[in-house]
Amino acid sequence: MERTFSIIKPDAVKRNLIGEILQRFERNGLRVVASKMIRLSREQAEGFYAEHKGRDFYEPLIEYMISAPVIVQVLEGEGAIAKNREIMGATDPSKAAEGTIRADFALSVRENSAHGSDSPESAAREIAYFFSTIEICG
Ligand code: DAT
Ligand code: MG
Repeated sequence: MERTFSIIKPDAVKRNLIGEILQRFERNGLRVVASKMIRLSREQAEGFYAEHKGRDFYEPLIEYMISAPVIVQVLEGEGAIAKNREIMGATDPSKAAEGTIRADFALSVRENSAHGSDSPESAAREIAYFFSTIEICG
């Protein structure tokens, strides 16, 4: 079983879409094994997205990520990393496949409703960034 890290982002939490989005994961065989609602600090958001520092979209991305609470969670399942990315769809909702979270809910490239780790290395880093081992109920 593989684990991945997921965020239900501020635009989705603000619009009461937590349940709708969770249903997509559960329906597709991913299990929530850790979850909490938090308001990211600027430092937390900057550290999380450090790989994008210097890009033109970085500052507005940070402002957006701290603008409202988020749900951070660990999802478990067979091929969870790729499956989560598939359920979410492409970063740009106008390019996301029909029926994906981003195609159905995202407001823009920035306000795109969900995050999912893109590799085993980032999944491990991102899970450890927000959760201690005892918070994960495997
Ligand atoms: P993803 O979230 O699909 O892994 P990413 O890692 O390339 O995408 O970028 C992280 C987030 O940064 C993305 O979800 C939204 C924002 N972002 C990326 N490219 C952007 C752009 N060209 N304009 C605005 N926001 C962007
Ligand atoms: Mg990414």
